[in-house]
Amino acid sequence: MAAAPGAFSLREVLAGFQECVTEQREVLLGPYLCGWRGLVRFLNGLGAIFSFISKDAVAKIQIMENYCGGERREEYRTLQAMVRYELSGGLVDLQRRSAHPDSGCRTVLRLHRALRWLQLFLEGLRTARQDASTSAICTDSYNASLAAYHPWVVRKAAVVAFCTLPSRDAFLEVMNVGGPEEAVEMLGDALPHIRNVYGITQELYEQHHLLDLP
Ligand code: 1PW
Repeated sequence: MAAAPGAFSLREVLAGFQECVTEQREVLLGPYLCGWRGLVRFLNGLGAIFSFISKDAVAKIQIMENYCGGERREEYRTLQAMVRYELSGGLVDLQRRSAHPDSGCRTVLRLHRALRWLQLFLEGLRTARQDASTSAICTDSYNASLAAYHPWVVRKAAVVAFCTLPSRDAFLEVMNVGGPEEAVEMLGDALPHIRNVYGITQELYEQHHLLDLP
């Protein structure tokens, strides 16, 4: 089934994560945040209950967009430039949140952890049997990634939201890419790019000891 013209397709969103990596393996923040904006739109399409999940992501995207459009926008063109700029300027709270509670480094770290969840979830969805439970795939991928960073109450609410997810085929349909086979093929094309962005960010944060920012 072809997507209606102008309809929102997950294909374009995932393409944002492809475009954000340069030949020098730098991550461009503009397309990265565009990809995130699209993901949020997609999440909201899954029902009101998911808007609680997307709300925090939206707040984080907004913080980053302010940096990217602000006076020091040159310093926020790439993830690498941002890390260099914020660390050398002492603009990151390393021990506890105080003078710089919303640094770019700690804000991107939250999105980065959530991207791991998305990656595991889409991988699970792609390789699962047709009759597999989407909510089980989503819960498993959440527990294997983001859940470790969330307090009990957030974990509970998240799992309740996952229970409302539609069946695998219906979910693939929501992606608006075509039939289930086409959606699975698209995921196969898109996932290496998400893995790549995730891997580059992880490496950068490891190098600079930023993986546990408060
Ligand atoms: C269907 C698969 C979708 C994956 C999309 C990912 C969206 C991720 C948003 C999860 C947010 C849950 C509620 C918020 C928790 C915040 O406390 C937490 N934020 C995140 C993004 O994990 C930590 O941010 P904080 O409190 O340290 O500013």
